[in-house]
Amino acid sequence: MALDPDTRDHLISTIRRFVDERLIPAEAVVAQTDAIPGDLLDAMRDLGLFGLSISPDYGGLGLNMEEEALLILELGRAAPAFRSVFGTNIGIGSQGIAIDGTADQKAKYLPGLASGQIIGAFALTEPDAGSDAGSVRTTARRDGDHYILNGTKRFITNAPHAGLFTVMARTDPAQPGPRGVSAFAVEAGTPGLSTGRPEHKMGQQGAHVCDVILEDCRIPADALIGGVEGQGFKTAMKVLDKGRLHIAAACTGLAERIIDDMMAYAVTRRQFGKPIAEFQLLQAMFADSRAEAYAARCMVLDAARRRDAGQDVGVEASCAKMFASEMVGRVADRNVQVHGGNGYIREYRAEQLFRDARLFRIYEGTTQIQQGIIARAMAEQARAAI
Ligand code: COS
Repeated sequence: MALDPDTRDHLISTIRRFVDERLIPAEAVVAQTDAIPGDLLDAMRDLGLFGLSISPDYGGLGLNMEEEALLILELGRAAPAFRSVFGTNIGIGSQGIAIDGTADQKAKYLPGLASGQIIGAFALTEPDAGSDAGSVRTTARRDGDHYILNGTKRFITNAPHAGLFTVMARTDPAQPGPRGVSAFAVEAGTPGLSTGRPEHKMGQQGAHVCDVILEDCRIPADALIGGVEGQGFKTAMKVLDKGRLHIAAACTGLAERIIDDMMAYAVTRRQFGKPIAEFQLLQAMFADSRAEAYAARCMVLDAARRRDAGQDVGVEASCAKMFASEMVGRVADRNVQVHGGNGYIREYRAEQLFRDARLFRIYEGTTQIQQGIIARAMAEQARAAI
């Protein structure tokens, strides 16, 4: 749905105020306590953040990709742990059902995901299936009107809080690759499903990730997303195409925020009798950061508009995710450098944002996976042109 421009601009400025007045001031306490305060979670629900991408038919805001990207550019300015709270509901935790689910599955789960009453998680990765997503070993064996799931899922964002998991499992053991995989909607609390201990991470404190263990977990056959076996890998790829644009917007928003921090420091910090912003070697870092963040913003919005126009943007999403996640890493590193010794000290936040940004180059497909997707499509195109 495309909002009218006034409503869209109002929404963007409301979110910007929320980020500046509520989220950024809470960053230090979230990093210290590894938890998002309950009043902020309530405020996120009240603002409709959990349902940005979900259709109004199910209680969401039904934003198109460009609108979602514009809001994530704003929300991305706060420490990434905040976005993680509602990010799975907007993206990977809801979109399997939103894109490929049956009418009953949508009616059953999307309203709770849109309101934030249910937290959604996406359970694809396994101990031995990371980048090679088609090699999942978790099995789903049909048993009358049920499937029985067995396996372990790893690094599942929001798993400790999730009410619903989109689980990729192999329904056809005779098909070792992507074609044997199906997607299931599995509710927390189902006997046989348990979660592991939250991992101690390098950054993004306040966002939680852990294993999901499935031991003879019996689920009804109608939990098969879309009702057709063997489609789970494609569902996962469609979810990730959209998710990668979302992550690219989050990276770009964070880079823009870090640039603001960097400049605020550089114009006030004085050395050799003048603000360090006046030194040319630092000016090169500022200019490179600004140009690269601008390029990422253009890529994200262009790819989002193409997706809204119905184009297949798998390659563009990978380009945007790769460029924006690498870019925010460079910007976060330069910010530490501009802060000098203070950049290594907790209270200045440069070091925290540096650690937080590192994850973007890894999750929802590493840079190397994005390069593989882009290059493979280029070769296919070249072969087709011969
Ligand atoms: N949309 C729809 N369908 C897609 C698709 C997409 N973006 N990408 C692939 N497919 C389809 C293919 O068309 C193919 O269909 P057919 O079987 O009908 O031919 C099928 O899915 C298998 O695709 P492919 O052969 O490309 O699979 P690969 O095993 O080569 O895997 C990559 C491709 C590497 C791209 C995939 O494994 C991947 O994205 N890995 C990274 C996973 C990831 O991001 N993990 C992060 C954790 S999840 S938060």
